[in-house]
Amino acid sequence: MNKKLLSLVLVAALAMSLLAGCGAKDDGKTTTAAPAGDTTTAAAGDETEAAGTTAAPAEGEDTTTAAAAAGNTTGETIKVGYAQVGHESDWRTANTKNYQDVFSAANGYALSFVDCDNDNAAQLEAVRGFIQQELDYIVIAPIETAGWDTVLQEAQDAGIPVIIADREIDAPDTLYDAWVGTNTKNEGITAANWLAEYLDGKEANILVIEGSVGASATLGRTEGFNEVAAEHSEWKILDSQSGDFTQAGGQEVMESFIKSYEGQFNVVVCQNDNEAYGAMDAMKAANITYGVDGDVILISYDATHDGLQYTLDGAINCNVECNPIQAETVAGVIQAMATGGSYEKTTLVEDQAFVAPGITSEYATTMTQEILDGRAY
Ligand code: GYE
Repeated sequence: MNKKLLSLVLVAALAMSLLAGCGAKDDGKTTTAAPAGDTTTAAAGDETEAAGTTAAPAEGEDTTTAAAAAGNTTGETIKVGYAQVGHESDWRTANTKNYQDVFSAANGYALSFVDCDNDNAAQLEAVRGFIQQELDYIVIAPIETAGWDTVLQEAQDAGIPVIIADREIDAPDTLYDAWVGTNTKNEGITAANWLAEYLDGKEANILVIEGSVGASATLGRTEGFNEVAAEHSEWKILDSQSGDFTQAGGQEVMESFIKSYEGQFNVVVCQNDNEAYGAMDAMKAANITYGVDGDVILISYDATHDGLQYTLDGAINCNVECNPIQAETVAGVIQAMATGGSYEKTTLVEDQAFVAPGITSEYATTMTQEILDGRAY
């Protein structure tokens, strides 16, 4: 059988098995199969609006996004390079593990994994290394939004498809083939909507510990939160500083906030769980109480396992999820590319939010032990 025919047969078999598995009707609409864990992928039309990512409709007859078909069905090992941000947070550790599990030798992949240690230059070098090694696909979790045009052009010239994952970039979408990630602006909006609901018109004096400077996750969460904050004249953002998405960074920024604003704030927003752990240590040391029974409302993002444990314990009031389980979706896109199938240019991995026991919200789910036990990461 020639290669093209083999691809067609594989795509047809895949489409049939997905249809049989999901009981979906072939109504010409895109179906996105949910990967393992509690990840859900957004249907067509629900694409992110953030800069640098524009959704393109899937071409061709078969519009199945094969997230469920993460395993390589081509019969040949697929070489994938992943230029990972670093190891700054529990979220990142979960994301790395997810890629290593999905892009395993047993699943038919050879994964070249580079931890770029939050260093832009190292990340560009990693991508150039993948191009030199002539890998089949390049996946990039971009540290910063800026500075991508040249290296993406180099990958394109070398004929290597690029998938941008997790975060977003400021580059024309003709320079990469697909994007898979979360809508961090929506996460910011959710956090602020929850706060407005919880405070019900009461004053808020807010301190924000931002993520890494120039990262789309920081920009999105800040923009979304600020958009809602602007509608509340009773809210004041006292200060907003980067804690670099790390526990040490969160602690350091919180210590300096306490020096400058002690007694003046009643809300602390940490743009990830690790920063929240650091902020809690700093508040504890200064005898400042936080959480459901405390003086300070604590909001966090990521909803990793430990973050949700703190939420269940009432130490974090609201934790907005950012789902790190994205490798199945990326592998589905790669499979579609490898077998000549169609795929979404933009796939959104959906998130939800959680609140501490005793809080009910239209924006978030109240934490329980069962929810925590059921989490895959
Ligand atoms: O929230 C943070 C991580 O890019 C969404 O990066 C991701 C963020 C995540 O270090 O913990």
